[in-house]
Amino acid sequence: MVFILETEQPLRIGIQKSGRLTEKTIRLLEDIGLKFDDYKSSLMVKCRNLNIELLLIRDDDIPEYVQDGVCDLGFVGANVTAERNANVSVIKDLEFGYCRLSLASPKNGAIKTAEDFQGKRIATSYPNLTKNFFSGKGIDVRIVEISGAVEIAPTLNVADAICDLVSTGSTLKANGLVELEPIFYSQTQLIRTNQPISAEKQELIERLLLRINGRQLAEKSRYIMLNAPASAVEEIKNILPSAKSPTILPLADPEMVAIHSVVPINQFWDIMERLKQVGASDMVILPIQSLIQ
Ligand code: PRT
Ligand code: ZN
Repeated sequence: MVFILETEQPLRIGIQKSGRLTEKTIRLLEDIGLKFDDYKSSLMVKCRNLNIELLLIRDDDIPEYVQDGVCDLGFVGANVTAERNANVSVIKDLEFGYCRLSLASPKNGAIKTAEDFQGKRIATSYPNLTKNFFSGKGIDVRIVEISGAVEIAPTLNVADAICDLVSTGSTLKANGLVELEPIFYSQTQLIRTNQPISAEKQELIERLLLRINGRQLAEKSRYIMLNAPASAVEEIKNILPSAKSPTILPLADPEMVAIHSVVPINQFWDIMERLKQVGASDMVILPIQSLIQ
């Protein structure tokens, strides 16, 4: 049982109540050790083991809440923060919720490049980012602001083209549109208020960041265990990434050793093949929960 002294205001974190970011944000918070009860039925959830409370709100409200200090931290897409031009600090790219804000136009229409948008009507839920993009190029467009189902606007003749978020591109395709040019790349970010906060809250933010870094590093790494002839240890040490000194353990057979190490996922198969070539056997590969350096 953990008791929290309530002398200090809790660190308040704004997260999306229900949408594309919710599940991954909740999983991240649970993975870094926050314990809280059912978040689906409340707007505010207190953590049981840290002096933190979660505010469950629409993603559009998160940048302003963090800007105004209503929340100390927020998990939100870079697209939303940029569109709202919020005065906040981005403290971590969270490596999920990847998408891009792109220009798209009807498949067989006349609009093929950004320059073809001159004088055209463009439907979007991102009027500021869209306006800034075109004014930066000296192109005049008429923005038609729509809050959802932007892709249908050309079919309804409400607009000539659109500017909307794309991830796989299948929604554009289903609506007879082609992607022309990305104007903004986005992912989920951890944002922090620029309002003054207490030393206790700052310390808690640093602890959370350390845990998030550990989890991100773990996701990009694998733990490997293998057996090898003792005579191959030097060669194996050269194959394993140089930053880490592997653990080498004796086995019952004095001519063999067990080697444990952490390898980056992007070099993983290459390393495995090379280890096999120099005599490694019985390789076991494990995911890592967290990796603190
Ligand atoms: O209710 P609330 O206001 O909180 O949610 P919302 O409906 O405004 O947002 P939501 O849950 O749809 O998206 C939240 C965030 O997810 C966005 O702000 C982005 O940062 C991120 N994200 C990542 C996306 C997408 N990918 C995405 N593909 N947001 C929306 N889409 C939509 C897009 O608008 C289009 O309709 O998905 C469609 C395109 O997807 P593809 O895969 O067909 O290209
Ligand atoms: Zn929204």
